[in-house]
Amino acid sequence: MTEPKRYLVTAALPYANGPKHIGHLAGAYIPSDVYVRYLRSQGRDVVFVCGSDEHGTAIPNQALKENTTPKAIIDKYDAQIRDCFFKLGMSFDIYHRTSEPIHHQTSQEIFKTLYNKGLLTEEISEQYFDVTANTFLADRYIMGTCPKCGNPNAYGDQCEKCGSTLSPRELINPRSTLSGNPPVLKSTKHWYLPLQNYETWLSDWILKSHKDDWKVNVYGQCKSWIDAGLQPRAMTRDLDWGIKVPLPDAEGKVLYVWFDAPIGYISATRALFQEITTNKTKFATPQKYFAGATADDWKKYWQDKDTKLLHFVGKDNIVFHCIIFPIMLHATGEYILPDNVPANEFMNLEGDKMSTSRGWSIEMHEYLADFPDKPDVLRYALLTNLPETKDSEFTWKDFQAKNNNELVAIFGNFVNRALVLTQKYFDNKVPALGVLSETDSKVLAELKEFPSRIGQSLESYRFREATAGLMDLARLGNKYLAETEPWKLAKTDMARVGTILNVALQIAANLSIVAEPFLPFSATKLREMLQQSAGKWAQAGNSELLAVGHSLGAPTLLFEKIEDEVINAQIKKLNDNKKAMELANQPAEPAKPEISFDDFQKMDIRVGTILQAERVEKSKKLLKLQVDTGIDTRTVMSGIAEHFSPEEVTGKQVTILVNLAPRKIMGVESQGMILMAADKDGKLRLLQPNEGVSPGATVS
Ligand code: B3M
Ligand code: ZN
Repeated sequence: MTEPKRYLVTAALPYANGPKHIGHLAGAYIPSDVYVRYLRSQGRDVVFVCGSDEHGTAIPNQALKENTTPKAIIDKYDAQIRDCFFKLGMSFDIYHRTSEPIHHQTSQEIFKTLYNKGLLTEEISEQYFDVTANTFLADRYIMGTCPKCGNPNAYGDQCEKCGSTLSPRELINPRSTLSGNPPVLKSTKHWYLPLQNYETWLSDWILKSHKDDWKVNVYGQCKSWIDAGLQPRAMTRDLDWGIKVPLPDAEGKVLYVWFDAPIGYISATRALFQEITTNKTKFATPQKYFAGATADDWKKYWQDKDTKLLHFVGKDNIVFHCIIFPIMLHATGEYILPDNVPANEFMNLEGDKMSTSRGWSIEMHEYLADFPDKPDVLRYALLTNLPETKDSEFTWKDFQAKNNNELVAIFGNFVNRALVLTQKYFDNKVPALGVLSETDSKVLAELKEFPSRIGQSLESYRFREATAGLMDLARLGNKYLAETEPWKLAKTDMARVGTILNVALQIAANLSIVAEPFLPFSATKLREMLQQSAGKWAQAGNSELLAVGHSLGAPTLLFEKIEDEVINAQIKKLNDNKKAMELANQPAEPAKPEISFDDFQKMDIRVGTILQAERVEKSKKLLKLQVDTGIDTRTVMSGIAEHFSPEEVTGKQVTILVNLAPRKIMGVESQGMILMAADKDGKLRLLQPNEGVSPGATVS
């Protein structure tokens, strides 16, 4: 195959509706970053784009949960995700946002192009509507029981339990996430992309042309979609959050999130070239090939046949990137198609599916808070365990083993020995290479093979294999030192020690080049220790990277051992999180039977002030309270001793039912009842007016 002129690499745009976890990193982000760093090291022309997906019902739905606005949600999570990606070494040329005007404009342009070409069909259909909230219920505004697996909390577009793609009408017992009520059906007009018209074209493109170069999991999913027959798909929604449908008769309608989100890749590229041409300094290095770029150059990356377009995504995004978006691109007649969509399967966690909502996940920001100096360890642990062909599993023990047994014991140990011995015997300068032994020649010959072998694995999207190749190179060095034992020869044959260390240092210098895509932070650290300038992939394999006499920097440790306590604390945190989420996700207690207004009016509820509180002998639960009710001061026996100390409640305003018949409790007459809010975990909280009121204030 001839080499493409340039590459455009995209990583799925994460929804800015919550933190993202390490499963997302393993699915799309780390592999794409490794790939792009490799291409750059090869000197290829590549643009790498990503950004936040800020539309769709997922955003306002989360705003509802957090009792805030959609805008506040996207700002919060865009900032969080962006920061984590940066700290994990994701080397996007641009991390954009779909809320940016240029994206709205690009999406509307593409919609208009399709509309003007007569490629969208207009249909009136019945959609679910929430009468209480007076709004249509698209996608995630509707929940119900999954028809495929029985999960009672499936969304209108997808079941997160079994992964099925759904439409709202398929849900059993649908309910609105806005009001909780069952919806009604109401007619509404929408614009559809008739996917079925592209079936022949699509099967020629995927089933014939990409049978051999697309991954089996990706190809298989596409084939089953095509075999099942494609259906028209609505590209608009009745919603007030999103990109306005650019037509006169489309009041209250926005573009479907899966219409605009992939266009986000195009707008990000446009924005990148706008920025490059207006704010050149920011992009001065390392992308030298951007020199002389113009704002229109984004088109080369999207419209020129010599560009290789690659979409890195997780398994649940395959159909959108292989079927729907390519049909959109093809239908406009202006854009190139992806050359490949090297999607991964899912990564499980400690024996169960990863899920933020169930508390069973490792969020990027939490990992970074606990291991701020170890982005590379996570990259490595994920890379060696990517769900490339089938689902894989992350465990904390394996994470520890990968760090301690491979990064520390092989990679770090080798580099450290080579550097420390050179410091000790050769004043920290690269010693001369003498006569080569058979072992030396063999090692150097093997060294030559590594870069192209690792490169081949990367170019065929076999990242696990490539990462294993990197560690094998470190292993080669480590084994070489173990076999030649230069520390034993120091007394007798210093020239030989010099030769061995020269060879070892050349291997270390090679590692700094080859490791860069995988472990960018450690590669930089290693380069600093070797006082070596940034090397390109083409130089790797060379055994004269470091000149004789070249001064090295101070050796420091590349990786540190992770102790059992640290790992056990993480496992405990995970289990605690899950329990907390289980409680939080428990439904509220069902309502009691209806009462009349008269019944309610019989209760006399007041605000009172607790004047005194004391424990009750022989009772764990009771506090004896003196309460100023405004009417009188009275004694109330209250079962709150396990939640509050006497000091904590003294002086507090509370809500009290004052006309409850007095009862003797532990020999004391209790005159009334303090009202409490009982949370799902059983914890009690006082019910207080939001500002102070005089005792005796009525509650109704
Ligand atoms: N935001 C779904 C996801 O985060 C979606 C991807 C868009 S890629 C254009 O899984
Ligand atoms: Zn399901």
